[in-house]
Amino acid sequence: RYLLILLSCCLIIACSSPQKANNPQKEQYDVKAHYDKSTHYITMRDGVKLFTTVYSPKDKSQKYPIMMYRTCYSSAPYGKDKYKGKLGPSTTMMKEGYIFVYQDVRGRYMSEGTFDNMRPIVEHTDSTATDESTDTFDTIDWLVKNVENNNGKVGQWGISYPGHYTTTGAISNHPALKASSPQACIADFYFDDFHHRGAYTLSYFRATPVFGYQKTDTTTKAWYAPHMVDLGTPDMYDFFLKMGPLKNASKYYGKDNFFWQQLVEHPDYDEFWQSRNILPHLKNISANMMVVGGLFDAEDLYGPIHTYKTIEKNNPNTYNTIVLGPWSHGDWSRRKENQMVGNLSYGAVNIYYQDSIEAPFFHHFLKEDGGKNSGLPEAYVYDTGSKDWHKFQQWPPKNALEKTFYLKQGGCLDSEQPKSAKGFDSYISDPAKPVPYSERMKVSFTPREYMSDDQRFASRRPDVMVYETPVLTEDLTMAGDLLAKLKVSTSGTDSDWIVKLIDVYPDSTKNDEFTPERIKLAGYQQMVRSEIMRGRYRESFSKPVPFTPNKITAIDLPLQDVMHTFKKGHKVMIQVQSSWFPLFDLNPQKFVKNIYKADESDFIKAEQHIYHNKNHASSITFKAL
Ligand code: PG9
Repeated sequence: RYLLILLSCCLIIACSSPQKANNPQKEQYDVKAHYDKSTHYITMRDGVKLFTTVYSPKDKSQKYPIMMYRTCYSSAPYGKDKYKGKLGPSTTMMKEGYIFVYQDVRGRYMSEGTFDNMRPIVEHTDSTATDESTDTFDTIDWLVKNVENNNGKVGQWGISYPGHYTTTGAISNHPALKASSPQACIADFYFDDFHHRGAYTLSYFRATPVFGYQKTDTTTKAWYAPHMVDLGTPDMYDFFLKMGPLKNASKYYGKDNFFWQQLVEHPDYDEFWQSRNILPHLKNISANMMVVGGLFDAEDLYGPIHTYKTIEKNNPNTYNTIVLGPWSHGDWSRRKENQMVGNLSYGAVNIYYQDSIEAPFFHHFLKEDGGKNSGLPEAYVYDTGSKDWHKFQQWPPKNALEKTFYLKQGGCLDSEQPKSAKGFDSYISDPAKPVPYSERMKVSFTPREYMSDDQRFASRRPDVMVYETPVLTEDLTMAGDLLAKLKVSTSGTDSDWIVKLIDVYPDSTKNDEFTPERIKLAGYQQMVRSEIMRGRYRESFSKPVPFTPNKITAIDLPLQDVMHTFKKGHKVMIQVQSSWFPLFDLNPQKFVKNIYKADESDFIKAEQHIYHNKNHASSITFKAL
């Protein structure tokens, strides 16, 4: 009798428990039941063989386009199907049916050859000279001629470094390449990833070795793993403060870490970095382009925005579009019901992107007639303030008006030019107590979470200058790039200047709703955009110049594009500071030839001034819709 009661209770519970929401992340799709896998070594024009894995639909009732992904992060780590459960950009495209191809780029993992970071593009007049675009051309040529059941059309996509290989693939101009989607694509390592406007991304400390070792054999093992430095503490701020000058970092890297040596020996934007900038090569592109970027991408935001704008400028007849969403690095590829960046949530935006933007782009150009009318807009941009998508015929929007806010006495920010003859704010920038970049630093491969974080921890510091508008009486939408024009002085002979654009939430309790992360947004100072300028490069990134102590000096600091509505009842805030640690390395504040070789004694305190008077105004200019 008791057993019967127990059984019936179990039955009732089982029937009453709500069906688990159809969670796209957990939805199982058996790749092996639908795709055959084959591996190949494809010979490049100089004889080097690149390891390539091909996943072909078992259903041979139709011909399929090829979707190619070239990577420096192993196309099949540990020999496993790295893409188990998801082949291609999304499960939607996997179920639709494509021939998915993954390739280790030259010099990585199972491929032969020597690896080079952001390998310079060569003159293609020399028939045996190779770069990533010639390797892509040779790979596509082999694929369309040798892979069974392909329809002769090739698409390419990639996120981050694979995004860069997609861009270099687009300039290969192979006639079969019809659709190319560089996503979070690196354009230039001096403005993406390892540097921001001359400052070294110290928070890449653990990632640096990954790109500085030549492998000794073909392997699917994550052969760089042994080189990942273990800080021995979760407290990045403390570790790097104790480490001291950058020259002390060298002891953590082997002498054979060629990339660290290159970083140290090329502190300025010299030929070494200029030759690795892909932007000057974005000409005569025949593939149809969809560039994708995350508006909160801490690694590669410069890349996608400048890739799209450069193609737009140099290729008037190329189909070239851009998608910018509420994403940190690569979020859009993760299928989940609620996309979050830090404490902020954006709902099922990733699923909308995958099913209504990305899959239709590739379907149109690879499975249909592929005419210019794809049904998609020139620019699909998400407003991170009003939390909705917008379609534009150009980016930035044609009807956006340029407006300027001026920094004013008393921490004010408004559209009137300063009238007073005098007026500046001052603070002490102390390398021994730098401004943290976040309240919740995680020791990771790279920093990803801080781009939309609450900045109240910073605005309460005496070495962070804060300027804010009165409460907005109507919505203010910023759409496009921004330019901070500061008039500063320093008692030192070098210094960094960081500008942060912040959306200040009302204090009122009605905004005190809980976010999914159970935090309250009342009074939240959400970072919208931020950027650093290493002052020595204010005139040229190739030729650093010192400051004259206490001389008023102009610092022009472009900030990457935003699409953000500051709602009525909110305020716009600007913060200015001179360290952002350990996101970036510390500026000694004394001009030295090479900061990577500076000594402890070179690091000095400096008194910084920010001027906001009628003869020396500081401001931020933006595009308002
Ligand atoms: N762009 C990203 C990255 C490059 C180099 C070092 C660390 C990160 C990426 O490829 O994920």
